[in-house]
Amino acid sequence: MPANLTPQYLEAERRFRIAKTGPEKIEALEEMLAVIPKHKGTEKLQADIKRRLSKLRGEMQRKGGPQRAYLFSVDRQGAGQVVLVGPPNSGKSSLLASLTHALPEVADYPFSTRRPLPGMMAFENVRIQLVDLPPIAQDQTEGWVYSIIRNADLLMLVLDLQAPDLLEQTEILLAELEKARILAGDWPSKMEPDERGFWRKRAVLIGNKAEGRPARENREALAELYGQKLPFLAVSALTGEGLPELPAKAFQLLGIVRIYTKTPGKEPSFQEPVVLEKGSTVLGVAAAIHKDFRHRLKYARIWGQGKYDGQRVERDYLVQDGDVVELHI
Ligand SMILES: Nc1nc2c(ncn2[C@@H]2O[C@H](COP(=O)(O)OP(=O)(O)OP(=O)(O)O)[C@@H](O)[C@H]2O)c(=O)[nH]1
Ligand SMILES: [Mg+2]
Repeated sequence: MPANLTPQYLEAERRFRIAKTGPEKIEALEEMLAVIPKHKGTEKLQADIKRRLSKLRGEMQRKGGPQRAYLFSVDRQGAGQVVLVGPPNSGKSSLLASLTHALPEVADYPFSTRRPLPGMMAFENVRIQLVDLPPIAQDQTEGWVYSIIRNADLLMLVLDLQAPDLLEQTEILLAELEKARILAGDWPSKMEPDERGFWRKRAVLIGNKAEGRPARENREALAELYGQKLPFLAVSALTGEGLPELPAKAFQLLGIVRIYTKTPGKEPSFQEPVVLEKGSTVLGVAAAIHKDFRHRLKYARIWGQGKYDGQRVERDYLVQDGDVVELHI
C-alpha cells in the first residue's frame, strides 16, 4: 500500500469495508477517489477504485441486482443523462411530467419525491434522458442522490422563481452540491473528480414558476447574480411558458453531435443518428458503429455544411452536427 495515504482516505476506505449496500459502497468509493493523493505512486490504486466503481454501477443497473439497490441508480439511456436538481417543492417532478411521458408524483408539500425517476425527452430526432430526483436540502439529502448527480452528463438546477427566499435557496443549493464535491458551472462535465477531488459538471439554471409578477422581479435578480456564471432559462411547468426551448438547450449543453451514416450508392437514414461528443472525428464515427472499423477504416466521404458534397476526408477529420458520413472500409 502506498505509504502516504491520508487519514481522510483511510477513513473512506474503512467506510467502504463496512458498507453493506451498493449505494453505500459507491459513495465510499467516490470519496476514496476524490481524496486519494494524485501522483504516480497511487495510479494503480486509482485505477482499481475506478474499476470497482464501474463494476458496482453496472451490477446495480442489471436486473440481477437486488431490487432495493436497483431503485437508487439510473441506467443511462438516449443521447445523454440530464438530472433535475433543486430545493424541495421547486417543481422538478412537474417538469419531468411536462417534458416526458413519465408520471411522477407532484405535490404541494416538500420532499414528495423519494426515489429517482427517469423519463425520455424528445429533441428533434434524438431522445434525452431526464431524471427526477429527491430535493437537495441541508443535511437531509441521502448520499446516493449525489452519486447519481456525479454520474450525470448535465445538471438542470431547478429553482422556484416565486419563492421569497429564492437567492438564499440558490446559494444553499450550490453550497450543498459543493459540500458533496460537485461543482456546477459553465464547463464540460467530467465523470471523474479533478485534481482537487471535485466533480465538475455542466449546469443550467432553470427558474420555474415564471408566471406572475413576483417571479418577474426574482427572475431579474437571479439572472443578474448568476447569469454570468451559468446559462439561465425561465419556464413555467404550469403555463408551459419557456418549455419548448428546454430540450434544445439541453441538447446544446450536452455538447453532442448527430451524424448520419450511409453506404455507397444509398441514401442515408435520418431517423437514427449516431450520437457522439463534440470534437469527434470520422474515426470516432467508425468506432461507434463497429469496434473493428477503427482499424479497418481507410477514408470517408462527407456531406454537410461548409464542405463539398461527398468530399473525401481522412480519419482524423472533425465531424459536425448534421454531417452525413460514408465510411470506406
Ligand atoms: N405556480 C406554479 N406552481 C408550480 C409550477 N410548477 C410546479 N408547481 C407546483 O409546485 C408544487 C411542487 O411541485 P413538484 O413538481 O412536486 O416539486 P418538486 O421540486 O418535485 O418537489 P420535491 O419532490 O418535494 O422536491 C406543486 O404544487 C406544483 O403544482 C409552476 O410553474 N407554477
Ligand atoms: Mg418531486
